[in-house]
Amino acid sequence: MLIKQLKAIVGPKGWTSDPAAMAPSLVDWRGAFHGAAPIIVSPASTEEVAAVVGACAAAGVAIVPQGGNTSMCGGAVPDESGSQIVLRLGRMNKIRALDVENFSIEVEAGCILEHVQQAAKKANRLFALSLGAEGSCQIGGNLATNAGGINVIRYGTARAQTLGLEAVLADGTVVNSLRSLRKDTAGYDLKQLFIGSEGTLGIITAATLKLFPDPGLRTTALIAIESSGAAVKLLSHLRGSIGDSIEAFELISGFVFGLVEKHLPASVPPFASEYPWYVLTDITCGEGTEHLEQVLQGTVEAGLACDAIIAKNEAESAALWRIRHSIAEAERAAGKALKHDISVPVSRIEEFLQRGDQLLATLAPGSPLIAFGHVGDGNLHYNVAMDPGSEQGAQVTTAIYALATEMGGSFSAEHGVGQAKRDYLRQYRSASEIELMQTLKHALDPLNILNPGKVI
Ligand code: FAD
Ligand code: 2HG
Ligand code: ZN
Repeated sequence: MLIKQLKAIVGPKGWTSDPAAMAPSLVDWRGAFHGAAPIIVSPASTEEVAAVVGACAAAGVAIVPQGGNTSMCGGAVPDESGSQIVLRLGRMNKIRALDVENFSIEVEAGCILEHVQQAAKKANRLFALSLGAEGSCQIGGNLATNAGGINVIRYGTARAQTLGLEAVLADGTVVNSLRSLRKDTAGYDLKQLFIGSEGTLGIITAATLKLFPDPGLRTTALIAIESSGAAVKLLSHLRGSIGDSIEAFELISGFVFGLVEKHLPASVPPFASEYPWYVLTDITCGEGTEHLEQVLQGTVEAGLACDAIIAKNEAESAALWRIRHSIAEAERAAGKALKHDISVPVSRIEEFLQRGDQLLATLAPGSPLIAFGHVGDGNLHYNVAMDPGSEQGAQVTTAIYALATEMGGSFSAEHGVGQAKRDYLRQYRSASEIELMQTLKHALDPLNILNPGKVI
């Protein structure tokens, strides 16, 4: 009965129950979580999403919203019961409006991140959110996970770049807060409820996003350094000398470089020698590449860096960024890994890595560490080449999360909680925080039909 109703709501182009067509939506990007569903629906409008959710609510059937399915924690995959409906947002991919003077863009949730960046660029504006999955992840998924990426140091997370939101509640009601204002103190800021809620409080159907002036000439540099601590000192030094023009500041271990090199042989690191750590940075320095060369030369002379390469043109810059954006893929090709998306205060990055090394030496001697991340935001991907399903793997994860927490950090910096980290949320958030989260969940989704089994 429900299935028939859903098919009628979305029409023949808006559903599939063909096993081959459903398969990519029933497993996560890393291949760690598998699920089943009786049907996948792909509504083409907010009204259709509302009708689908209303019908599911009446039948008491759960819904799993899905964007590009690039979640790193199994957030967009249904459970194995075969009873949950997957709702793909991909057909809702219109850019509704771009206001050049207001520096804002209104987009549907299924827009691919890269398409939004391109639309902004065409209007001589910048949509700043940028991450390795930008060719396939969607704005709805970015907002639902409060995604970070490489430009947080300069522009903030997805949350900071959202002005307004449209969402469908668990009973099918549409809440339209699609305002494009920088200032608005009229009541609770409702959009914040849905950003970072991973599809558990509502389904995001559209958003108004902040644009920035196109920063113009962007210089990419790859800098070799002796230690992770040097990266933090280098960042502090650069911020002191060239101000707020650092758009990205990414740390990559020498081991991770080697991993990418094996996966993409053409991307060999262009240094004469090998170094333990590298920083990849984008700087928009109005004074030009020559000035930046002098600044970087100064850092080498001051002993803050070992060597540096500056991309001479866009192609060279893209080649350097390809190395960075291929890390997750190279790691996936190499096999199973524990994924630890942690954050600590930037000033404690080196201490975290040193104490992490000690833990690994005791708990998992010989297991390769795959360490990289958004060091300017204190966010490390402290991954370990081990089976997450093993007892030893679970011990390592527990110890690493405990270390990050003890150091004033978080066990989930930018990927969200999904199903992979659900049990840790209870452990690392206080009883009163969990209770408030449960109160919100119960108030907004009393039947527990929105992405059940995720987050909380
Ligand atoms: P999905 O994976 O489809 O969904 C993610 C979660 O959001 C799920 O819980 C889902 O139910 C929910 N959801 C999806 N759409 C909606 C909607 N419209 N309404 C309500 N809920 C919804 N993340 C970072 O933060 N920074 C990075 O640098 C980064 N790099 C990545 C690189 C690669 C190669 C990959 C594979 C992933 C990366 N990620 C990164 C992880 C991932 O969170 C992001 O790619 C992205 O934000 C997820 O978007 P998506 O459309 O694929 O969402
Ligand atoms: C990145 O920064 C992503 O490349 C993925 O957040 C991190 O694979 C990971 O652990
Ligand atoms: Zn990341």
